[in-house]
Order: sequence, then C-alpha cells, then structure tokens
Amino acid sequence: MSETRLIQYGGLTGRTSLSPPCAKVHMALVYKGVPYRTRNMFSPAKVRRYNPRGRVPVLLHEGETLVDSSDILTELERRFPDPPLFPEDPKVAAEAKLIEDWADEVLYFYMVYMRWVDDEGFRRMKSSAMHRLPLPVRWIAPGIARRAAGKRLRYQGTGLKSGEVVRREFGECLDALAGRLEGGPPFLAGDALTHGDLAVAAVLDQCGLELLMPETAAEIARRPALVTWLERVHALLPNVALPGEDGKPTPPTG
Ligand SMILES: N[C@@H](CCC(=O)N[C@@H](CS)C(=O)NCC(=O)O)C(=O)O
Repeated sequence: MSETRLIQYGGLTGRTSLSPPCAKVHMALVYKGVPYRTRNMFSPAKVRRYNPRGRVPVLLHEGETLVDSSDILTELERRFPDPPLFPEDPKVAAEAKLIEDWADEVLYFYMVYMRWVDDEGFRRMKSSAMHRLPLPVRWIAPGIARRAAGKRLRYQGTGLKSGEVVRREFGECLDALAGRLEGGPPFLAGDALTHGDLAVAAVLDQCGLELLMPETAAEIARRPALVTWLERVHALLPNVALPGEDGKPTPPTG
C-alpha cells in the first residue's frame, strides 16, 4: 500500500492544523486507524499543484488525489467501513449529513470571520500563529490570507455582517448545539459518533484555542453541555488544533 499523505495548512506545532476541514480529515484517519503523514502548504498557489481549486485538505491515497473534506470522509468510509462514521439508519444518516453541512457551510464561516476579519483575531493570528512560517512567507502571507478570507466571506454572506452580529449569531449557534446535547443522546446525531460530530468539533476546537481565540474559548467554556460533548469526542479522537507536549495533536485518551 502506498503512503497516505494529508496536504494541509499547518497549525501551531508539529502535525497540528489550524484548518477545520483538514482537522476533520485528521480525525477520520485516526479513527479509522489509517496511518498517514502530513505535508504543510504555505500558499494557495502551492496547493494548486494538488488541487486546482487551491483548497486544502487534499488526501493523496493509494495513487489517487482526493479533495474536499466531506468527499474525503465519504471515500474513507467506503474504503475503511470499520469503525463507521456514517450511520446505517437513514434518519440518523440524514441528521449527521445535515449537521456536517451546517458545520462546514455556516459555523465554519463565523470562525473564519472572527479569526481573519476581526482586527484582534487577525493580530493574534499574525503574532501567535503565522510568525512560525518561513521567511519571507511570514511577511506576505498574513495580508494575502486576510484579503482572501474577506473576499470569500463577502461572497458567502457572513462577511457582509458586522462583528457584533457575527458574535451574536455564533453564540446562538453554540446555544443551539448545547440545547441539542443537554439531556439528549451523547453525540450530535444520536448514540454513536458520526461525521457530523467531527465537522462540528473541528470548528469548535479552533474556537477553543485560548492563544488565538480567547473570547470564543470562553463562550464554549460557559456551556457545560458543549464542554462535556467535546471531551467525549476527544476521548475517541485527537484535538488537532491543540499541540500535545510532543507537538503532535493530543492523542486519543479512550
Ligand atoms: N468545503 C471545503 C472547504 C475547504 C477550505 O475552504 N479550505 C480552506 C482552508 S481552511 C482553504 O483552502 N482556503 C484557501 C482558499 O479558499 O483559497 C472542504 O470541506 O474541504
């Protein structure tokens, strides 16, 4: 079997990632026990060598190039069905899909806004994350990344809102998630972990990074149902945002 390689935007150290869709793929690979290595990219131009869309994650697997985190997870499920991330029951499967799509297409963009558009978020990204990039990328990348994120957010719609509205709506999303979990089944779509949990956890893990997003970390911390659910997820899967002592994502504890 040829080596499996995850092409990603890197994180604070080691094999971590600051990209939720990349984190989703990390988590799925770990959960399914697929050995893999990572290759960090420093610009969309480099990413285009692997994916004409210029986006990560890209998974190089058995001679094939797979793109888009949701499509990659679907393909991993087909190739490595055990343990499953996609429920068999059609109603539960539909919920898991809706949750994944909502996390990817709604929740994710609030995080992107607070990281790149908010002045304070951008300042932290520049000083605490991007200073690790090699020179001269370190000087150029923050401004380019901010402009690209702003443009994408305006097309998507979140970028047309004020910071105040974005933070309020993000809080409402957290309330909705916490409300779903309080007194409910242990995972977002029911009794078992699904790809929906991975997609939501991938975004909330980034929002929980004290160093980069202390306000959103506090927002998560004051909702016990979310904290408990994240702990449950990370008993099975690494938190890819958070470096362990060895600089690798924190290993599963369960
Ligand atoms: N829906 C895609 C989104 C991928 C995505 O937006 N990746 C970001 C990194 S978090 C990216 O590559 N952005 C660069 C760009 O849009 O030019 C997925 O789930 O894979």
